[in-house]
Amino acid sequence: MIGGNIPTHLPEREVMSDVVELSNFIAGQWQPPQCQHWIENFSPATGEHIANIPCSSSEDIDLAVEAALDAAEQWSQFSINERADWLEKIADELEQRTDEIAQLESLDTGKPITLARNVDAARSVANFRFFANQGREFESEIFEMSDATNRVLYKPVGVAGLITPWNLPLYLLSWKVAPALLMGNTIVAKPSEMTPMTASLLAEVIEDVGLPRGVFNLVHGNGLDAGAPLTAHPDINLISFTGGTATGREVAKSASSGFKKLSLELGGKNATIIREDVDIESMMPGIVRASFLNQGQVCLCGSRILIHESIYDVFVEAFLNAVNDMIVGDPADDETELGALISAAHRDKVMSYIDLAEEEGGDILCGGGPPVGIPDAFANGFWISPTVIDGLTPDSRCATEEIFGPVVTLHPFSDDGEAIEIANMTDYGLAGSIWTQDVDAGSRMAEQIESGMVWVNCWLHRDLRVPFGGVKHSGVGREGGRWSLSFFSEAVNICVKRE
Ligand code: TXE
Repeated sequence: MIGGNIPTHLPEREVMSDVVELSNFIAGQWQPPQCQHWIENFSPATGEHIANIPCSSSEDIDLAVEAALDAAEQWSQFSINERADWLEKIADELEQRTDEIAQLESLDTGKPITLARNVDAARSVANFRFFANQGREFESEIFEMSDATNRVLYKPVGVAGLITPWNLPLYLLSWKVAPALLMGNTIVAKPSEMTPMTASLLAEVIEDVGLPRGVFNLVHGNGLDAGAPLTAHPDINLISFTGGTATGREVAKSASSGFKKLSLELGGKNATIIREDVDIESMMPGIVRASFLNQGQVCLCGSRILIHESIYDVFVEAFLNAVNDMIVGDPADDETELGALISAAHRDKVMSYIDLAEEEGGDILCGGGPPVGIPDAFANGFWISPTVIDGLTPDSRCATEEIFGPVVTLHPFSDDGEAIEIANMTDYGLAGSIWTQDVDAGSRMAEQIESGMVWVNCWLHRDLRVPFGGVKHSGVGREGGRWSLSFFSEAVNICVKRE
C-alpha cells in the first residue's frame, strides 16, 4: 500500500522503517547537509511521514557551485554531439526505471499512477531524447557580408541554477537539465522540498551513466535556506525557475543585481472558451482534462470556463455529469483519475478560496470539500474533490487569482469579443484554450488572447519544438526547442574581414 511501497534497493538512500533519508549529490558524492538539519516529507495521499531530506543551507550551495565550477572546463570541451550522446544515455537509463519513476512520483505528489507513468515518467525520458536530437541537428549560423564572414558561436553560460516546483517534479527538472547540459553548462539543481524523490533518482542515473563529477549537482532544501542562496550566488550565471509568481518576483530581484540570465515560468489563470458551435459531447473529455489534470495543479489548467450564453445550461449539465463521473481515490490504483493535493497547507489554501467563493456570491455546484466515502487509509491525506463554482463575476478574486487546485469557475459570455475581454481580465497570461467547430474563428480569437500559448480544440498538446512561456505575470522568457538552446547558451558573433 501507499507509504510502504518505497523501493529499498537504492544504495544512496538509507531506509529506516519505511522513512527514506535522501542526500545531496555534490561533486559526484552523496552527502548529508553541512548543518545536519532535515526536512520531513509527507505522502499527500495518506499524510504519512515518508522521507527526510536535507535542509541544506548556503554552505551546501557553496560546495555545489564550487564543484560545478571545477567541472565546467572539462564539460565545455565535449562537442555538442558528444554531449547529446550523454543525454541519450541518461534517457536510456531513465527509461529502464519508468515504473520506479512513476511509483515515486505518485507517492511523492499524490497524483494518479497512470498519470505519473504516462505523463511524468514518459515525458522525462522524452525530454532527454528530444534535446539529444536537437543537439545533433544543431547548426551554428553563418552570415556573409560582401567583405566579411560572421560566425555565431553558442558558448556555455557557465553554472546554471535550476529551481523546480512540486507539481511535475522530474518532468520539469528534466526539461531544464537536458538543454542546460547539452549547451555545455554545469548544474546546481534545487527541486521542491515537497517532491524530492525523483530528483534523487535522476542524480543516481547521472552517477550510473558516469557523467563527469560535478557536472550535475543536486542540493535538496527549502526556498529560503537553499533556493535563495542559489539565486544570489555570484558564480551562478543563469537561473531557470518554475514556480509561483510571488516567488518568481523574489528570484528576479535576486538575479537582477548579478545580471544573470533568467527564465521564469510562473503561474496562470487560464481561460477555457466554449463557443456556441462546440460539439459538447466529443470535446467534453478534453475540457474536463484541461480543468482537472493533476488535481488542477498544472500552471496551464483551464481554471475559468467561459461559456456562450446560448448553450450555458446544456453545457453546464453535461460538464457536471462528466465531473461527477471522475474517479477520485487511491493514487496507486490504475483506474484513479484524481488524487490528493500536494500538502496540508496547499489543501487549506484551496479550501480558503472555496470559502471565499461563497462569500463572493458563488454557488458550489459540486465538490467543495474532501471526497465523500474516502477509505480510512486516506483519512489523513490532503483531499478535495473536483469543485465547480457558478455565479461569480469574472473580476471576482476567485476568478482572477491562481487557486492551483481542482476548482473551476463558470462564466457566461454573449459574443467572441466579450469572451476575449474576460479571458484577458487577469494579471496572468500563460495559456488558454478555445473549443469550437469553426477553427478559423477559434484561431482568430486565439491571436487576441494575452497569453504565451493558446490551444484550439485541444489542451496541453505539446510539440517540444515550440516556444513555452508566459506573458504578464506568468513569466519572463521562453523555453522549448531552439528557445531553450538559446537561453542555455551565450551567442557570440565572430566577424572575420576578408582581404
Ligand atoms: O511554490 P514556490 P509554492 C503556484 C501555485 C501555488 C503557489 C505557491 O499557485 O499555490 O505557486 O506554491 C523554491 N528563492 N505554483 O509555494 O514557493 C521552492 O523551494 C529561490 C505554480 O509551493 O514558488 C521550490 O523549489 N527559490 C507553479 C520552487 O521555488 C525559492 C508550480 C517553487 O516553489 C524561494 C508550483 C526563494 N526565495 C506552484 N522560495 C507552476 N508555474 O507550475 C521558494 N523557492
